[in-house]
Amino acid sequence: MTRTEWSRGLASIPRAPPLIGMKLVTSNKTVYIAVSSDILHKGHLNVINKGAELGEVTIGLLTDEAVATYKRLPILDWDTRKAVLESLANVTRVVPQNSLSYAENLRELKPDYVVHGDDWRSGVQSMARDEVLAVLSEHGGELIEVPYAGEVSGSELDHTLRPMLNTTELRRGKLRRLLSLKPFVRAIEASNGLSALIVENVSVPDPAGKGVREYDAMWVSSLCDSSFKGKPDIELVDWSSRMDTIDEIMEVSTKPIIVDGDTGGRIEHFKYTVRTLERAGVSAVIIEDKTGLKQNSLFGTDAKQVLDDPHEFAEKINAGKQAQVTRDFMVIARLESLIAGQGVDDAMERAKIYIAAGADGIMIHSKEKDGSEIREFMRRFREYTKDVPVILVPTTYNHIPEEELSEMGANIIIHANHLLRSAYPAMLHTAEKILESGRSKEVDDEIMSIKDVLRLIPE
Ligand code: SPV
Ligand code: MG
Repeated sequence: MTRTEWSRGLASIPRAPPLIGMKLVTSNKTVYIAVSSDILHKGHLNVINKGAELGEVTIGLLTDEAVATYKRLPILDWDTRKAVLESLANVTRVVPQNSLSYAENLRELKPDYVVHGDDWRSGVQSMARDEVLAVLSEHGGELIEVPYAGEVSGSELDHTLRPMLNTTELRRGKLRRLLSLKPFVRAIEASNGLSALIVENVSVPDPAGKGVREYDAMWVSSLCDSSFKGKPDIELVDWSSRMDTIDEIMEVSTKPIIVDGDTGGRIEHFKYTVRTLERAGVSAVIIEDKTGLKQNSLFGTDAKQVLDDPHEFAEKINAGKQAQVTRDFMVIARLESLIAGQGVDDAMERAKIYIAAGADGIMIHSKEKDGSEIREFMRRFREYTKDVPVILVPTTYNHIPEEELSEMGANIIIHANHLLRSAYPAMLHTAEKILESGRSKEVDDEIMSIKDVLRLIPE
């Protein structure tokens, strides 16, 4: 939908009765209407106006936490959404609805009617509908369904408006907001504009039947950023180039960005890097406590992994924290003790020092396959503190499901390199097959059509 089409939709919204400062109550019946959306459109107003014809309207406004369980965070927070709804003449009160399920509020309020658009009879909301019917029957309430307005779709509006409202401030603050609202934040590598578009838009039906499952955030990996540029992961790709990648990603997406800051370089330089990333709208930088020529952690002790002096590294973390301007930006300390073979005791000791220096979170990295080190660290760390977010990168111990990592106390789970690793073999295979065949016809069935490529990115 274009902006013009959208504003035309607004112009056709039926006007509310001319009552100022007074609510229109036509009977002593009570009506319950659940709303989650940020943006009120004709469909909502039709439902609310129908509700007002039947009785006194209570809106059950889904809390930010409730929305976060089944779709993207609302653009506006609960208090703002509440204020907008309360100002409607046909709305008597707005109460929180704490989950996708209406049951708790319906049992408490026992409304005579629930009003909803008839578009929820199929699809992800049909289970909620079945439950509403069952709970209403407990006290003899009735479900009234209003024909769906059709021409306006909340998800299309969201799709159109979200990029326009994606200011640097809003984007930067999204990671902290997600951390406070979701059991865990799911991130995946994005290394260029195209992969960022995939991470931004891909979704699958939630296996538990609650809306859709999406990625929450993007990881700008040093390994993948370097590899896509044909360079080794040794802090060779400089910050101007890394910023270009970040900018490319930002331009086509709205999700919060976590940047892999390698070692952070010299303390004097790291302060500037923090400011640059923060100004660009990045939400967090993670730096690792290694020194000397950086080697990728997944080499483990096959490469020379030199750990930094913990107090020197703490100073770097602290310098980054002092340099940031906003409250939202996060500086996260990455522990390389397990990668360097120094064990959980060393990791715990360092974690405490980095937290005291101001680290907003701890990333613990491990390349052990069975995940036992990670389990032990998480158990000990969560005994020490419940408050500091922990980031896990389950590349080698990827048999452990996200839910289980979350139960162990992980707050952010990063799938750090999987788009690069799927793209490279696919490209190599195609290149080899064309060489072998002496023409490209043989790969036609394995690759995207030109027609699809042309449609992939709308103008
Ligand atoms: C990266 O993705 O660049 C990381 C994670 O730093 S790892 O490659 O596992 O060290
Ligand atoms: Mg890295």
